[in-house]
Amino acid sequence: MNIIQRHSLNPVLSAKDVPYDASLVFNAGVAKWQGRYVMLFRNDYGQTEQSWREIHATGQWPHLSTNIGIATSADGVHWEVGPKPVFQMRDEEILRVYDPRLTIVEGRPILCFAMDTKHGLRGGVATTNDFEKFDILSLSVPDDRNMAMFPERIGGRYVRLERPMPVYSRGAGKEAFDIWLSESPDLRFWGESRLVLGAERVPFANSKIGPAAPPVKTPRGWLATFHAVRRSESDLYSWEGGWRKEYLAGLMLLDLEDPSKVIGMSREPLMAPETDYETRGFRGSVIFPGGMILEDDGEVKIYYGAADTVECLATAALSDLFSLVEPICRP
Ligand code: BMA
Repeated sequence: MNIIQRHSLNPVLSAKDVPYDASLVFNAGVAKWQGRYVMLFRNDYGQTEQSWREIHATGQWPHLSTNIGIATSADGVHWEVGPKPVFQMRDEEILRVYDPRLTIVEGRPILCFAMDTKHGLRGGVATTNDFEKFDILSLSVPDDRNMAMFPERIGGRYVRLERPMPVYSRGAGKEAFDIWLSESPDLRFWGESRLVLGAERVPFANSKIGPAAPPVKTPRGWLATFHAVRRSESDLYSWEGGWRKEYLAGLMLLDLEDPSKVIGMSREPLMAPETDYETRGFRGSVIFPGGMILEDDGEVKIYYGAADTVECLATAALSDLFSLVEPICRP
């Protein structure tokens, strides 16, 4: 049985839909807000498959830049892209912000994002009232990213999943990075950090894992996607060459009251790259979920970046997803 259905209109958003300079449109955050679906998407511009061939031939790097655009939709499938990017940061220290995840927390849009700086990778939290102006509430120390906010306070605190990158103490050249959680009284100060899922517990990963879409509340627990990397022995299709990381989507269930407790996890990948739009692109074989919406009728929409090139949609029935998440440590 196919639990996951890839949408027939995939990719649901790509560079050709964007009315300004755009090359790779992917890794979006999606939420429902004020009666519409809102998508914040990553746009890497200034590169093409051809320009990467030139890099290989000449060794000259093009000018690579990233901004974040907005698209809205009445049905979550057909998208209208705003006339200009809505979020970009770049200065002496900051190289770019990317990989937005959007959560409506008690009615307030909260954006989590990654930030490349000259002194490391930081995870950021911002808020907005209008999707035009974003106020940065917190930025982590390096190296931490893939933050995904829960949609409500738990035990009176805001909660986020995150993925630090302990290269000395844990990575040992393998990138064995794990999913963590932190709490905050105000979205600014983060603490009570604890491990949620170690990469070694994911049977289909042999490298790092990280949080994907912001978790969704269900009667049985918080349903959360994650990404998991399986390193391949040989090169995978990519524009840049030498790409060997396959990104799969995983699914877990977290305890409603203490979401650092994993109460279920699918032993098989929820999704593995298989279609052309997932296997061929800037970095082939990448599935990177960033948005998940539970509809009133029990349909779950999962939005994911495919091959670091386009944005796609897959759907599943909540009851089928429950059947995948076999209990692994229920008391
Ligand atoms: C990760 C991040 C993501 C990207 C993925 C696959 O490290 O950079 O933005 O989608 O790699 O390239």
